[in-house]
Amino acid sequence: NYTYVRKMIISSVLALAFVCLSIATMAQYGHTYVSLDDEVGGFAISGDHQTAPILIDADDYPGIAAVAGWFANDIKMVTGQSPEILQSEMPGTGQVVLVGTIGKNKWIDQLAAEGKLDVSDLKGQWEKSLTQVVEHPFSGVEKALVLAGSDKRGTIYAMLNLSREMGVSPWYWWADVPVDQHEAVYVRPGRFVTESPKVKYRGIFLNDEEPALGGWVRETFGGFNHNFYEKVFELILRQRGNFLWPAMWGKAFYDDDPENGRLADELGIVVSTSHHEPLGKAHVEWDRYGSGAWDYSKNPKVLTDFWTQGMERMKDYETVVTVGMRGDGDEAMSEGTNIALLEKIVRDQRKIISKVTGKKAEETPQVWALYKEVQDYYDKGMRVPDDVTLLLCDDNWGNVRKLPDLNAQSHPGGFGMYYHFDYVGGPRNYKWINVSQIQRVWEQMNLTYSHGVDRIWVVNVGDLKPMEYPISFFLDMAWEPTRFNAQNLLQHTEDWCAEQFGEKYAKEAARIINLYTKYNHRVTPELLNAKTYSLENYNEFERVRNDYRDLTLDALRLYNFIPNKYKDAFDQLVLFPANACSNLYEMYYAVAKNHQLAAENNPKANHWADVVKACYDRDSLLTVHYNQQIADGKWNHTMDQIRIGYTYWQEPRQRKMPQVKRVDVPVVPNEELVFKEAEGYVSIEAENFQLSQGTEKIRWEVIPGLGKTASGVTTFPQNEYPLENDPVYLEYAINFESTGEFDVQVLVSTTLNFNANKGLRYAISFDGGEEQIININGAYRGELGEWQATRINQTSTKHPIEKAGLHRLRIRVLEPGIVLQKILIDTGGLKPSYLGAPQSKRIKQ
Ligand code: REL
Repeated sequence: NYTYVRKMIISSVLALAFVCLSIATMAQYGHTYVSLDDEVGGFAISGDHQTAPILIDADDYPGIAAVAGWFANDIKMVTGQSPEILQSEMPGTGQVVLVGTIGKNKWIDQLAAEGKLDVSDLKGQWEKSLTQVVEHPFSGVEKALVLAGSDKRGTIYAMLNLSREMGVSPWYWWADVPVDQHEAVYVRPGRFVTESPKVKYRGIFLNDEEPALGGWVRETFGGFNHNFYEKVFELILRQRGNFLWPAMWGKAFYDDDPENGRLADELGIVVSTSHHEPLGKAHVEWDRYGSGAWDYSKNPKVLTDFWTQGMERMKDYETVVTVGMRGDGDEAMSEGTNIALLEKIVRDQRKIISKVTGKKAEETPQVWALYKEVQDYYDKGMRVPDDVTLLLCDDNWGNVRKLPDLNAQSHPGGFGMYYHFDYVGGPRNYKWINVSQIQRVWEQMNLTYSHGVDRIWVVNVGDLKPMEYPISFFLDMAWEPTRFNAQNLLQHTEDWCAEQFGEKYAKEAARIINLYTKYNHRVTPELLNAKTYSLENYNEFERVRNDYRDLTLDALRLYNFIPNKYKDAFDQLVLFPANACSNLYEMYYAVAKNHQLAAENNPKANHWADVVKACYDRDSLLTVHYNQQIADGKWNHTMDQIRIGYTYWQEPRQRKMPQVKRVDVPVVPNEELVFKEAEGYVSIEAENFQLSQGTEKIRWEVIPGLGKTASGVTTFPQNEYPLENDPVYLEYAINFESTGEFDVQVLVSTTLNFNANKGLRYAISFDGGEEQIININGAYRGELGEWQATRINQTSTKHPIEKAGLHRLRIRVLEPGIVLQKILIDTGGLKPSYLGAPQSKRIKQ
């Protein structure tokens, strides 16, 4: 019938949509051409306990050999076997992984010439790569897996894409993401092309790198040398980035270690320098070697020599040369800066570029950053030659300041964007933890890309860690911005988490990342204080504190479930940021409560003062945990950044606990306190008696924590039986507002009638009047009743109270073993609840 058919069609369409969706999802990080099954025509990277050798051409770019080393190691991590790397001769038999750049690898070129491999769509392209299995490529060789690049980075990406598809996360070293092992790994038959990226230069700026990154680098590598930078280059390449502004807080990339620049170039990293460091000269080099004023109108000769050295040093490297001039350091030039002079500076810098390279200036890529005040010069008419890339900027807070006019003539040098995940400056630094939500990054960078900004995307990532996720997002987006839309962003987070922690935990991990970045984006931890959220209105502060606490609880739960191998990575990428930021919410909320209650002279302020101190201490313990316990202390110093104690934009020298106030609590003896009827009831925790009376042999004692609410009170020794009229009692002072016959419920522990079913009795009375005797368990009530399972025995008696005012309730026990927990007196308004109404207020008599 029609409905049935329609249902069938709908479910098939849904099933198909699901299949397509899963393929699309898997394709995000590849997984399109790697298989764990041996398919017909596929290529065994590893199988039958052997791996195919990797063959590169010794005449290819040297960086190919270096990255082939990483690639071989990746294969070892996945399969447990190390492939041999061959450089000069094609093996005569078997299978081979042939890696190389078109025009640089003779065997790939031969395959192309013989029509066995089509590379026509790669020729002359930027960073494009091809992965293809070729049967019988050369005489005697059974099969080749060709990893070919249109250029050096195309080849590098071909290898690293495959590593990633085999399960080596770009963060395997930088965030201790484990690599799953498989004995056999295959590449499927077919021709797999990775298209060129949409943005030409995609990279990061290591900045504001003290104390965290700096401390860690010095301890781990002995300085910002090529051993450290090799790790940075590797990370960038594994995420298909290609561009770097190196660290410059007291550091000089080229000067600190001459190997830095050489290695970057070898590996295909395009090094540029930040917005106020023209011609490759780090800012501190001026301090180290400069003389005279940083002023071109006064000191042109020295500055020209300084910049010429910079250009000489990097003339053979692939680079994007920073041009222009700002004040000394990250400062504006003096008031009334002369635009004509600035234009002359750029002209003269280009003369240096041309002279040193021996080529026309326009043949060397250059960038002019319209950062801060420089944008004003541009707006006032300052221009640089057409071939220079104009690097537009955000406002340091992730909001783009300027985009190209869509109707203006195109600018041949193109446009770039300098964006921030970390900032040192007003109104307050944010440099501790990840505060960037990808939704806003996407929205702003999509706006940027839609205005034609596609030459350079560079983002300030501070210390690099802990900005792992936004870095991945930024570089993925730079590769293919149009892949993203408002509806699929969370999918990126989930795929990223699947790559780090496996599919099973990805959804929940992604939800936590998504929420903690949303919370941190509302206000940075450095700006958060006791006044940020409203304590009075909408219960706002308590709600946000609770939300963050709930999120942390979820993160901790997942941390417990997740297999041990993921724990270090999960802690760094998910748990720690949530936990540490949530702790600050707890702390500032407690500060707010403390101030509010102290203003009312309420002694509860002291409790919140204790909470503040506990959170403050916990913050430092969390630092110790990250630095010394995660991954056995591999990341020591990474959490050294101070985040508590800011008083203005710059960070404080030392952390400082927020001020709290303590209220003197006058010690009022229990005997002077009375319970006050309110809202139709009186509720008393049994431990708050005004008077306890025993005998020579029998005493009352509170058992702290026993029972459902505060504690339990009972007599000791437990084998001492009072005589029938012994004055063994507790007394409670109560101030009634109303009169009438009141129901008094005594809540006792579920002690059974262990005394041959006779039961246990108490006598209850008001103001020394007549006692009513209650046997709490005399009748046989079955072996197990609900009252035992719900852990309370509730007895009740009625008492006429004829006059408002002070009365004394006495409960006298006639047997040992009665454990009093709570007393509830219904004066007309007591409502049902599982734990009984919270204790009523006590006032001085
Ligand atoms: O965020 C920025 O771009 C600036 O704060 C820095 O680039 C600046 O150069 C700073 O590190 C100090 O020199």
